[in-house]
Amino acid sequence: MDYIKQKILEIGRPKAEMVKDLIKKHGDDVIQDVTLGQVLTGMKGMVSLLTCTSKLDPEEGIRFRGYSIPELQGLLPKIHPDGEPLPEGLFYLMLTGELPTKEDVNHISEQWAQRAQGIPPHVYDVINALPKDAHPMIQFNTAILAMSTESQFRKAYLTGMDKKDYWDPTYEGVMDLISRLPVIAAYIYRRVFHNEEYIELDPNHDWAGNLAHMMGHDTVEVHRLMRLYMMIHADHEGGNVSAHATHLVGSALSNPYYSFSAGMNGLAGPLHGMANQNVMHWIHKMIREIGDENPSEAQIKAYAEMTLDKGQVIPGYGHAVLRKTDPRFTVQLEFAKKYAPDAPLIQTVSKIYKVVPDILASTGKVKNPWPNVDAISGSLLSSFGITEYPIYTVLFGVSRALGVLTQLVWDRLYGLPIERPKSQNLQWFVDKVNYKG
Ligand code: CMX
Repeated sequence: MDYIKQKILEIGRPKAEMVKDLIKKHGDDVIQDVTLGQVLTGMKGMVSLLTCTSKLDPEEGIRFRGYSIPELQGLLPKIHPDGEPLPEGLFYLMLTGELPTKEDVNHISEQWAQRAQGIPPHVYDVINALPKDAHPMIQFNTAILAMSTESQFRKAYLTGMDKKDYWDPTYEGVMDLISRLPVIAAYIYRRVFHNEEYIELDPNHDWAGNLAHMMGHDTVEVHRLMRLYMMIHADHEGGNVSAHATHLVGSALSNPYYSFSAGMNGLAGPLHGMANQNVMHWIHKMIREIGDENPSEAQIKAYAEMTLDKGQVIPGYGHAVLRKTDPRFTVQLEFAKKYAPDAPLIQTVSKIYKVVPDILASTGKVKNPWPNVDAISGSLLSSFGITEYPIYTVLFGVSRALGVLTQLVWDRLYGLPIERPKSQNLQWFVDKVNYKG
């Protein structure tokens, strides 16, 4: 057995026993009161999921297995000391709870480069059967489902395996799927935006570097940017739509491809991962309407107010959990200041950052007026030549696989059962709180 599998088995088995024992001894303990408001406003703050890969603090932002993004920039293995950590290292950390060595990271890089070669030809036929102008997320998710013909979990399940071992073929499927996503993403990118001129995977590159390479953006800066992008989007606790959907569908023992595909359907929503392309749409429309590539703060303020007057959201701002500027925004701004300080789009993003929080706060209803990860990610990619913004949510999806699929392995290690919350009709809520109108 691969040593990483052996490791998570050794860590996972006692944890699975602990979960069983906790349920047996404390299953009836009350851990939190639930309000009607929580149920009717998206279950915010309601503890209802067991997630081990990352935790989101409203003030501080994301921590992966206890480590913040700036901490991991110092701790995870890199190719160059002044570059960005390899996402392979973050995957290892989320999977095992331990910081990886350079050898661990190389081991995963090699495995992914090898497994990436195994995409069956019918997957490309399925993508090619779609119109080129089908949104890249449609093509991406269709390809994910088409790849599920390779599901090792399905095959193993049909052999009648022991429940305790479900995690093993899940892990194999997860490794296959993660390894292949950059190839699929780059294929769609080249198909839609670069005349179907495809670029082969280079097994000497790391996972994120290979994505940049296959997309045709083979510079040191874009390789570094892609590693950063893949790291910061990887996970955001268990309750966000893509993570929760992956977990929910996985709880039915659907294979990793079905489960992840469910998460990607959620990521494609404008309030979640599609926000990164909508930010670009919003900025470009503003620039067009104002007629100036460098809009002033006053012009941006007027445009933002007009957006709100029309009953629309300002994409890239606000968050269901965060109550401060997203550290994923900050780390991208720092990257931009280091590598592209004069990029006009970054300057516009900075001006938006100066004026929009006050406007949102003045509405009195927006709980978090600060920028989230999507407020800058597209402008950053664009400033380094990846200007075709419909691909951005696909890139987000490639990264998100790292966290949600690691958690799927843990769901199976823990032996978590099928998810089945209780629902009630409106009259039940009315009666429950004795509502009189
Ligand atoms: N612009 C305008 N209005 C906003 C807003 C924004 N950026 N963010 C929140 N609001 C509004 C909500 O629409 C809601 O209005 P109503 O009461 O009229 O329905 C009100 O403020 C309260 O919302 P909230 O409790 O502050 O926010 P939610 O938890 O309901 O929603 C989110 C969170 C992210 C969906 C919301 O802030 C939003 O729509 N932002 C813009 C889209 C975006 O950037 N999404 C990406 C999030 C990160 C990611 O998942 O990638």
